[in-house]
Amino acid sequence: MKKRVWLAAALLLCLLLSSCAAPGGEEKKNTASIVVGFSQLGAESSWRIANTRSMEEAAKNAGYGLMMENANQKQEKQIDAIRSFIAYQVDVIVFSPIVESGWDNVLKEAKKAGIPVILVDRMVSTSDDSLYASYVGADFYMEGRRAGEYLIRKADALKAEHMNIAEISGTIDSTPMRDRQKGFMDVISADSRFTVIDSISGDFLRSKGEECALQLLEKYGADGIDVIYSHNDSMTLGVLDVLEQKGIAPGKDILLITVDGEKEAVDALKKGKINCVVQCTPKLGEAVMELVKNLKEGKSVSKITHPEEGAFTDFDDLTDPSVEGF
Ligand code: GYE
Repeated sequence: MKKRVWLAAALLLCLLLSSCAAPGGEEKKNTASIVVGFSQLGAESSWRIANTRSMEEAAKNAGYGLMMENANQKQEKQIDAIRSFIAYQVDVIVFSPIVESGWDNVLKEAKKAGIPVILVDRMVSTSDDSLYASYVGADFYMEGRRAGEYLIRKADALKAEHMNIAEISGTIDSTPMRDRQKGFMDVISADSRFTVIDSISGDFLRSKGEECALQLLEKYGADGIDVIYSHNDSMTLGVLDVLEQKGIAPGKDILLITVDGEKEAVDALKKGKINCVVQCTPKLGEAVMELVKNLKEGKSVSKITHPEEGAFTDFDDLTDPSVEGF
């Protein structure tokens, strides 16, 4: 009798233990719940913070588990995160590559493990497109072109004979940095009214935007710069602060062209302190989770998805309620 009680207790314990061990492995398969591993690159700007929020909300709404790692701007940390997602055997890996190069090895590991990869926001450069299933993010080249097109229109309106432009770029070797630069240059370089006097990197950070502004003013003086084209709002807002501290009127003495569309920048545009805000939406979460769903259902997905975007400028009716930032 005693023996039987012990046996029953042991069996019960076994059952309990196996159901405790289940959440990661068995239970996941039984309930068909999906786990997404997401490697976010950092928290460098309001854009990034809004993007993280969008991913979290969309995963929650879809009922997916989200394992998120923030890499604090370090590529090695992103590679580590992706490796941990592979070890955990998540259903889909999503990641936002800080720079374009250096991902082939870890992407091959994911492919070997049979885990599909979705790139969000930024691209990788690889000779093997089969290493990722899909890319969701902005058409940065078109954003750069929009910035250039605005400048031409503005120069026409001001009847400017010549303009000196300083560029403050984003993180070197990142997709938005490369393509925002290329799109802008492709539009303005054939126009002899424009000279790009300098291009320095502010790494998409507000604090570095300030440093860049100080550096540029020291080198060229306020009179030597007509336009600052900066690759994101955070850096532009840093520039704006410096100009105001120095008694230089942003948007008038020096024209400011920026990219993103965060609330603070759009408000500055409304006050005439910024001249053009090219939009780049951080709200990519829903599109990503839709792709996750389709991949899990074995459906074919499009290789590239670009959200629709435009620009707000000082030529627009800025009292229109549709002119708002994120
Ligand atoms: O413009 C910037 C952020 O990759 C589109 O990264 C993103 C850029 C965005 O830090 O604010």
